[in-house]
Amino acid sequence: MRTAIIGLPMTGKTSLFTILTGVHQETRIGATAVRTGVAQVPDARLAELARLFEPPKVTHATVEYVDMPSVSKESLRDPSYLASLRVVDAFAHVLRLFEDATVPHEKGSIDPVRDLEDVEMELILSDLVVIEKRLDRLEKDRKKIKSPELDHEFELLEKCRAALERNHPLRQLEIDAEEEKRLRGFQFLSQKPMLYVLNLGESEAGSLHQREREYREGVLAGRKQVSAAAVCGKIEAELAELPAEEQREYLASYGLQESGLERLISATYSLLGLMSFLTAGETEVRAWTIPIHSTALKAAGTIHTDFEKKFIRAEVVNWKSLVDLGGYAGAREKGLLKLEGKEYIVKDGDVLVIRHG
Ligand SMILES: Nc1nc2c(ncn2[C@@H]2O[C@H](COP(=O)(O)OP(=O)(O)O)[C@@H](O)[C@H]2O)c(=O)[nH]1
Ligand SMILES: [Mg+2]
Repeated sequence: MRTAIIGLPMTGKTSLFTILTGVHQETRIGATAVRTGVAQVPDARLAELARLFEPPKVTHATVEYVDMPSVSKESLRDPSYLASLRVVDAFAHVLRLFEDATVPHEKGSIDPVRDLEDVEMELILSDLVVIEKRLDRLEKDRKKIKSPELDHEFELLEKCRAALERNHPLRQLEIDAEEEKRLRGFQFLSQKPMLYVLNLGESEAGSLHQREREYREGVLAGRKQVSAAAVCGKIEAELAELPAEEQREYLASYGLQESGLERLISATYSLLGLMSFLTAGETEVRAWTIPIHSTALKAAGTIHTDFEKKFIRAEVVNWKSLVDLGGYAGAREKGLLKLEGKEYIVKDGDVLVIRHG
């Protein structure tokens, strides 16, 4: 699962990417130079499980970020830029709220809602171009061949076009699973889930939560598949330079309890529809990523394809119960270690032991 960090120039995209992933190196997707890196999904449960099992290895779930060159009319006409945007699963749009006279803003002033709408408009226009081309093609084909397949596609794309022409991104559209499947191949930009990263100035560090709420209840209200996470890029950058033991104190000096990066990563994770289940033992404590509503069978397959093929049962216990009862034996005694079959829907925070043949 990959999230592209997008936005206008000088909004703090690259700075945020670097502290999220620690990656400085460029790679290429087609002809476009981008940087890709992974960030660990913060998970306090792992540390508690590790205290119980004392394994040599603790492994976090990860999400992947791509730092993209800025969005503009020109960049969106570049086929390799477009191609690298199309393949990601979600966008994190960095909105500049921080004021800094030494860092110019392309549009001459700080207006994050304007920037949000401008970038959205570019995504919408880019999708419209694709749809109009395809509709032209379909129109010609439908004159030659009678096919319900072509008719369905035509109707669906007409519906998409109508939405885009009303300035609605495709992620806003009501579509069923079959239509969703039909659209998937187009990899429309305005259909991708969107995380708005509110990049605040240091003076606003105390109001991160309040800002997030303002956006959720204001400009983002009623929009589907969007989320907001506020961070203070400058503080995060300075924080990343400090030894771990000084970080808390530094955060506290701004009235903060935690790094905003953790909330940013968690927000990305849930926007992508992901959750973690855990495995815990003397060799490793680990978080594994699965889509929300996955079965035990699918979870087993995430660990190892053989576990899926030769699945017998899963032993399941909530991580907190496992910690409180001091291990599997204690949990089993209290009846909290349950035997589940293939179809069991895994819950966030379940610790699984897969029994396989
Ligand atoms: N004051 C302030 N400056 C920032 C912040 N984030 C980035 N900058 C500065 O803005 C400039 C552009 O940052 P960069 O991350 O490269 O932005 P990008 O063009 O969006 O990738 C650099 O000079 C950064 O030092 C921030 O949160 N606060
Ligand atoms: Mg950059």
